[in-house]
Amino acid sequence: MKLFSYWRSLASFRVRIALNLKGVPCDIETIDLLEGDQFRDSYLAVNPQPVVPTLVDGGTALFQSLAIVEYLDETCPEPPLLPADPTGRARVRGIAQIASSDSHPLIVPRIRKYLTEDLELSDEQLAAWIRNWMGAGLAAMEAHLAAGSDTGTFCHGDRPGLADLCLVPQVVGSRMFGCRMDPYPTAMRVFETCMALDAFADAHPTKQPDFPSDA
Ligand SMILES: N[C@@H](CCC(=O)N[C@@H](CS)C(=O)NCC(=O)O)C(=O)O
Repeated sequence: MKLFSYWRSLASFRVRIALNLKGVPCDIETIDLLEGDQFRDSYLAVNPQPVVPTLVDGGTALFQSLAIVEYLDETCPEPPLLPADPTGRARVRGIAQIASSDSHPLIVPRIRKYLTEDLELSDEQLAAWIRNWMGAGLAAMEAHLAAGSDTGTFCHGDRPGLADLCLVPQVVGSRMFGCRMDPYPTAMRVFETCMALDAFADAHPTKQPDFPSDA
């Protein structure tokens, strides 16, 4: 398998964690989003949407991080990333999608570029935008985790899964952009538990081969 990834891409981070949890070996090819590699014809031939991640398995190019993670879960079922019961699966997917659908899409590079170049937001306004939407995602995740009787050591029970592999990049990204983390004690407890596992720690942006030494 080959993963097209970028060190600070939170969506790529989700897939890296899933690959590690499954123990699936995978080559990484860097798509440098700041250099515009996502717009090169050679990459667009693999994924016509200029974003990472893309996972190539044999002759198939899989796109969208949560679709990729569910593909991995179906093709390598152990350990499962989703609960066995439909209610549990809906809860886990719901927590995951707060990050992947409601929060992270508002802060990706193309949105930041539009805000600064087209709408001419200042750096301070951009930072406020990012903190607002990352914080809103974290607040919603915290509310579900703090109130949910199914919350355990991890987001759902005592095994890491789909919700955790979305929570961890959400926390790491929020910290990168200077969000306060003290309003989210349950999320942070689960985050620390996840980061004690190699599968999560090894997927961290700073552990990636393309992490720049001067970052
Ligand atoms: N919903 C997509 C998000 C894909 C996405 O926006 N990825 C970002 C990096 S995290 C990207 O490649 N952005 C390029 C850009 O915005 O120009 C997924 O979960 O895979």
